[in-house]
Amino acid sequence: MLIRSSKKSDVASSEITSESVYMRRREFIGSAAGIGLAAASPVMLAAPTRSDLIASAAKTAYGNDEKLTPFKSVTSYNNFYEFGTEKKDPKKYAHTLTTDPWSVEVEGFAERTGKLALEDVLKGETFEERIYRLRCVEGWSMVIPWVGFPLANLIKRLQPTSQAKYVAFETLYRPEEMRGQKSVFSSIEWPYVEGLRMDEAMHPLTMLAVGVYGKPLPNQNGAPLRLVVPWKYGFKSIKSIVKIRFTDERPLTSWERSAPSEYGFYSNVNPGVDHPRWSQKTERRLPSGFLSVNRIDSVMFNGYGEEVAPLYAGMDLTKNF
Ligand SMILES: Nc1nc2c(c(=O)[nH]1)N[C@H]1C(S)=C(S)[C@@H](COP(=O)(O)O)O[C@H]1N2
Ligand SMILES: [Mo]
Repeated sequence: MLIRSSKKSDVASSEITSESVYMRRREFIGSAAGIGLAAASPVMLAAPTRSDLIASAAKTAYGNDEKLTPFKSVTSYNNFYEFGTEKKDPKKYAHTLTTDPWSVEVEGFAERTGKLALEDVLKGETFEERIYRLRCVEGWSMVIPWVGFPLANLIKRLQPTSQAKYVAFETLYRPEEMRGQKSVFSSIEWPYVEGLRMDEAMHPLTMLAVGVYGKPLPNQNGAPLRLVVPWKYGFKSIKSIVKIRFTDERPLTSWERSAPSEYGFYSNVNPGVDHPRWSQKTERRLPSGFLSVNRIDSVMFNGYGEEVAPLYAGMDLTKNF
């Protein structure tokens, strides 16, 4: 897979903090795997924990030539309205969330429905790492090494029936632990809802993430389980998922509900369709500051068009925005 990008060697020395350690570990795991070293490590004699499995996730070619956004930006500049509307709020307040035990309720048109413990959602899945871009509708973007597995794997296990045309997702509603859900100023009606058309959900690029930068997801990034849909604006990538519902009707998603003229169901990254209040033609790639704004042109489908454009063949994407 080809994704245009700058070189890894372009990383400025100021950015080399935790990700330099991470890079070296990537190289070590890459070489160790080849000669069976990883398998002989004493740590692996005990049943591997989820953190072990995340740390040893198979590296894939996805986005491997991209310059990563530093761990610090990925985990301290977030949107997670359940914890407040400021970019710094999730990092400040998401530690209050309990993510273990965790379960996911499966509802609607599928053979297998009911409550699944997170362990059962993950059972049998092999974690892999994919470096994907995330572009927020507000105009910033990042390049993030996610760890997880294709959503399609889980959907196949749940065996949706032919009536299932869409998949809806919901985030946890727990105001005692999510201070943003108590706010009277919230533009979102809780719980946060997102949705995909079945073919979008089954697309091999669509991922359920459990980790980032080789570690379990920090709470502010949507622990313990979140969606990553790299060709759509960031808000489609719903965090801390507790419900998956197979439906025959297009779900009303949170942002569409709060401002239907600004946020559509599809929300494909599209520099040709401006948000009514601002342009979508460029984006600010993090890290960015006053001196180096790091503004780049936005790309149709966030650069994944070769793979996903066929999903929208014949559709008017200015109407289906
Ligand atoms: N439950 C929930 N999921 C959410 C959001 C949110 O407010 N609540 N914000 C979305 C938006 S707008 C973006 S850009 C991404 C940001 O993901 P990140 O913080 O891991 O970069 O999460 C998305 N998922
Ligand atoms: Mo966003």
